[in-house]
Amino acid sequence: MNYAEIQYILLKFDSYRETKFGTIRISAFDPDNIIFRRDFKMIKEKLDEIRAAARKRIEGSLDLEKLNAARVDFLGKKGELTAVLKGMKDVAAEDRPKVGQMVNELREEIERSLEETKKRLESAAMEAAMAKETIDVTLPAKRRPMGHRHPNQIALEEMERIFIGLGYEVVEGPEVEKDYYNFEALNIPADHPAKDEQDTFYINGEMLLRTQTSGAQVHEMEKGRLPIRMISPGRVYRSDEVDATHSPVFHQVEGLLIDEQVTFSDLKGTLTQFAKELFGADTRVKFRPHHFPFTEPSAEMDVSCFKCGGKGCRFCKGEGWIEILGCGMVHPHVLEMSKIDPLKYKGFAFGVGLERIALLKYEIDDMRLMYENDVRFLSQF
Ligand code: 2NL
Repeated sequence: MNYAEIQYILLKFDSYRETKFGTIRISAFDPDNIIFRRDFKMIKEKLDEIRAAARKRIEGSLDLEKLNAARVDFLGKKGELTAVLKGMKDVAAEDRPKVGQMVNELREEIERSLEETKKRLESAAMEAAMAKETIDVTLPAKRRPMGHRHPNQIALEEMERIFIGLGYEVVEGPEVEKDYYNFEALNIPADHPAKDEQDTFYINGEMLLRTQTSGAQVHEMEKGRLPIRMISPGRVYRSDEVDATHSPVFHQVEGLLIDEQVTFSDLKGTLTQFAKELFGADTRVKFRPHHFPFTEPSAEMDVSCFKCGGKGCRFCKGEGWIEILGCGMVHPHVLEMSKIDPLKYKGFAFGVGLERIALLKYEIDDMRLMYENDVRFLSQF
């Protein structure tokens, strides 16, 4: 009789018993069955023990890290459940499926429990984070640091405001200008020292970078629409070295008024009003004779020092007066060249350095600061 035949005969004597773990086969003639039943009970007890321990660990895991440690301890390669599976070799072959099923059921149960707890912890963490990060939409927004108007721009807008109030228009012209409009039409002949290559940037024989904004006014005169009341602000160029009071690029505001019966009194009245609005109502003005090729007579206007009121201080270098602008009655030949009848029309004109006004008004002692655009400087005005 070989082993298989013995097995076959023995099988006939097997009996089955219903237990709460399912149907257990009692192989009466196999001495291993005794061990099996004992092992079965031990494994069942062990699994119950693991189940209770896992439940306790999982329930007690207050964060995902602890929960993950529990997973490793129960289900990992060196985990408790794996240890039970490894002990399966001691279980009778025909009974292994049942034990295997029990182990798998427990594994699934623990996995479900881990997953549920994980979800619960995650949503609790999310809720806590949301509660912490609550945004109060009624709080004022953080303000971005805003840019700042350049002191030149502030001075320009102030001058524009004053002259617009006096009925003037603001008219701009080209920075690259014909020699004719920059010089010739303003009574500056070819051999005039202002036209020296040392003083002016030439593009070619005919074009140049304007040295004054007068060209814009000549263009306006040529249109023949009279009367004219205009100011022309803009960038101008001179071949100068940079220092505290000079720059090869700076800004000018010129003004022009042409009408019938305009006199030097109109010039004085207008520029006095301008000075009072710009430097304060107490400002006095003084006109000194001067010379410009494009005006006759010509003058320079001083204002009483707005720091000391005219007594003389460091600001006005003890003079009591500060030079502000050049002006005069438009030269008859300048009117003629732009086809305006000098017998019917008269006019006055003036030119102001914008930087000069800004430096004075805001007490800046070096013009170079105006072109560095350091916000710490700019935001002071
Ligand atoms: C200065 C002062 C001045 C003018 C500019 C002017 C314009 C026309 C006709 C006549 Cl279209 N004059 N402008 C007049 C007087 C002075 O500027 O210091 N310039 C170098």
